[in-house]
Amino acid sequence: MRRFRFLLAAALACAAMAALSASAQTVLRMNTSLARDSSYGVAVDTFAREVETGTGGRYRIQNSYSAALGDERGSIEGLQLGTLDLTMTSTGPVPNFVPEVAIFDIPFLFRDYAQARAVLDGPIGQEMLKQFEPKGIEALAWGENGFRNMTNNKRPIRTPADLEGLKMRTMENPIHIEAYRALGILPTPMAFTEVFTALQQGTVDGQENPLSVILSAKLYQVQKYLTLTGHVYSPALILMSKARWDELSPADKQVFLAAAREAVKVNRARIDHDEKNAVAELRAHGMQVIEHIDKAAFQAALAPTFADLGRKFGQANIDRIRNYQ
Ligand code: EAX
Repeated sequence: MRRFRFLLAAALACAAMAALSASAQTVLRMNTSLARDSSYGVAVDTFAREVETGTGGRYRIQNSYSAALGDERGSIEGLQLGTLDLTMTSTGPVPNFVPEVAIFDIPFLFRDYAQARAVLDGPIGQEMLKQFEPKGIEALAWGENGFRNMTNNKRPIRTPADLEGLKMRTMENPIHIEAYRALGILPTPMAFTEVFTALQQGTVDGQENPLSVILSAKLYQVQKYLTLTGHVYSPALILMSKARWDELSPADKQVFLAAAREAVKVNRARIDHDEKNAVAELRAHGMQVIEHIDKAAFQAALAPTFADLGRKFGQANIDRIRNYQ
């Protein structure tokens, strides 16, 4: 019986392989900025698996991790040029391509994870995904990077005054740069690929990222102080070259969209897990962690920035997100 089962399995495997080689297989290249063992890594792996099974192996996703095929800005450009097929990216450099998206990068916009996810999955977020199409990009789904927290090597951050003159790497994101400057920080925008070395060599004093990223990128090796500022929510996106997307059949498009939704589930679950465990783990790695700050003091320091962003994006649009239930 056991032998029969083995033969049957072998025969089925052969048949599957024959079917695969008879029909052409399209390989799509997907690049992401974080390691395989990260909230993006597990998401793109899930995406690849779901696409492959959902299309019966007609499509295969070849994943690259840790920005092996380029940083986030370069990856988005690659989608437009057709030199890259897919990417999972933070919104860091996205406003340079689709300016409207920057509304989600406003500090202290979202209350908590549940609200951020509800907004992105709801009509406001889904409407925003359509803004990518005219730029040659198909946005398959919102994913997540997480609430960002500040780390540095100079001093523990407890109040906005502690940020004065701190040289901090920021994403290449105009909203972040404007807000951090208002907090007294000296922002140094650069791609994530440069961050570890810049911290190690002291080119910058600090940086800010979600706990999940601080862990997966091992930033604790080059940073002493961590403060849970949670000053801004950082969304992520699963993006595809529109040229590639347009080649898919309507049924395959549905497979890709469903695969992206599955990927986001795994991505968010990993972040939930990291949020629970990271502080203890980072302390064990020697970081000094300040867990509680007076967030209202940081928000007050941003009052002129909020007023400016209210004019830029329309206060009603911001309030619609802020008050979304
Ligand atoms: O996308 O650039 C950043 O700090 C991002 O948070 C990170 O690369 C994950």
